[in-house]
Amino acid sequence: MSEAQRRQEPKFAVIGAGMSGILAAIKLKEAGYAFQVFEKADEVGGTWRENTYPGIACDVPSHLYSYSFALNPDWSHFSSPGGEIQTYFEDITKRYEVGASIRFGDPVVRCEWLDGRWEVETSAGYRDVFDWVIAATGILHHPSYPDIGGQASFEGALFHSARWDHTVPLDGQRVGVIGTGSTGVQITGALAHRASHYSLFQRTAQWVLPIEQKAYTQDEREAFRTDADLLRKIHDELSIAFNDGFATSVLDGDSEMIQNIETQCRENLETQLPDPELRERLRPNYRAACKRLVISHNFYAGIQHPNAELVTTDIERIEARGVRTTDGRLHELDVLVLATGFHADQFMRPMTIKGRDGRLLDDVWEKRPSAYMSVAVPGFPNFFMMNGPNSPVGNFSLIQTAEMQFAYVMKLVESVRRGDLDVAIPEPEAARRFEEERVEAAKKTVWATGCRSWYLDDRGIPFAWPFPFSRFRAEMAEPKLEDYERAS
Ligand code: N01
Repeated sequence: MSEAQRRQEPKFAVIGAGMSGILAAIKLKEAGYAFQVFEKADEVGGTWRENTYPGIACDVPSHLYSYSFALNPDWSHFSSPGGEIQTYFEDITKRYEVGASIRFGDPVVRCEWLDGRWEVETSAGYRDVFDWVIAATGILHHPSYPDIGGQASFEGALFHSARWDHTVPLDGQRVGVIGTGSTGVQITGALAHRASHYSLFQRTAQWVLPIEQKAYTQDEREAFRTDADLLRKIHDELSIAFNDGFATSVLDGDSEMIQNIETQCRENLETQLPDPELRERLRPNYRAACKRLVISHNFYAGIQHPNAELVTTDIERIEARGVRTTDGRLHELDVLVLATGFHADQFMRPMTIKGRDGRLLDDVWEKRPSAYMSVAVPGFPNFFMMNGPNSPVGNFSLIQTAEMQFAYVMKLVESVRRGDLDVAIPEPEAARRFEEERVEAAKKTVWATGCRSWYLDDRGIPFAWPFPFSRFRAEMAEPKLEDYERAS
């Protein structure tokens, strides 16, 4: 094929078959482009395939956490369980017939820009060349194991929350969980009453926003099934409420809505925890929503179960029979779960990504990952990320974000096809300007008001998109071609 023909009929590699990768596959198929999806695991689903811990649910309302083109009338709850979300992605993959384009069980190990195209290689040695690469590898997929000694000596079952071992019995067992992020909180609500003794090891207390876990009735679901306008209306209303509300409020640590959220969290704490000693140990000493806000209908009930214990003394080490805290006490356990989060700065890595002039992404990101407009990196032509660095991971629905980012890439594909650009590659100066402005805005967000969280980079600056939803939508709707290298 000639270069001119290739420009008109480009071929795409999509890395990852989670929420963003499935979306890319569906849209590329609809547009009639040739593409190949690469998936390291044997199933689609990404985070919903990997996280199967008891109590897992999405706290973004289900009718918003759905593709805009495939709304689902059958969500069981306002915030539906993880298994249901996984089934949704599996069903969508079948319904849009993109499964046959996914190469399963073979992770990509190298992407290299050679002679104006990307050579993609997998761990099994499969190689092919593509004109564009879309990295849809997700952000929270490298488990973070705590730096606590003695893990190998534990004689019970020990695993990370994202690697749940379902062969291990839980009922009537002595279960310990380290970590009180969204994961540890959901596990506590679901598991505390099942264990003979449940120990939650808390390093930092969390603000907990209460939510009513509404179950949709058969009649409501039937109404959603038969009335497409009603289903669209609930999606759009949630979108407006979320994007004009919470997503805007976090941009200013002193905003009225953040103060309202803090008031609701405080009332939840004061009213749901009658024991003053437990209440004080669960009271955070930082601003609500500084860490990723925990939303829960059952955490306080779980931690107040007679079998449950909140441990706030620091952990000294893990031993054969349990966890030893610095007061000398041994907390004896049969099962120990590490709900200790993820390395949020890895993205596609450890994959080798070599761009123009042999430039390695690992070198470009040596200090920290960063991306122009959250999607592209100077030096890496026709290489785009979905939910990559500087994406709105803490404020907008990730599905809406992915849809807008994908539409942005398609606009650039059109620019290359028209000949406005040779390849889509952001100017370093434009990326620098964007990053400078982003950092200044990030410092004003609630995430920067003084807490430890996975939203912060190595300098303590929030790495997420710090501008309003309206700006993200506008930027993604029309790429600024002046920020890209022009055709020669
Ligand atoms: O992880 P985290 P997560 N000793 O990093 C503690 C999404 N999510 O898996 O706060 C003792 O938030 C750590 O303590 P501290 C959501 O975006 C969404 O819970 O650093 N403790 C913290 O308590 C979320 O934000 C849903 O002091 C240690 C915990 O481990 C993201 O995933 C549901 C420790 C880690 O919390 C990650 O959540 C679940 C140590 N050495 C998750 N090291 C939805 O509903 C760490 N900790 C959408």
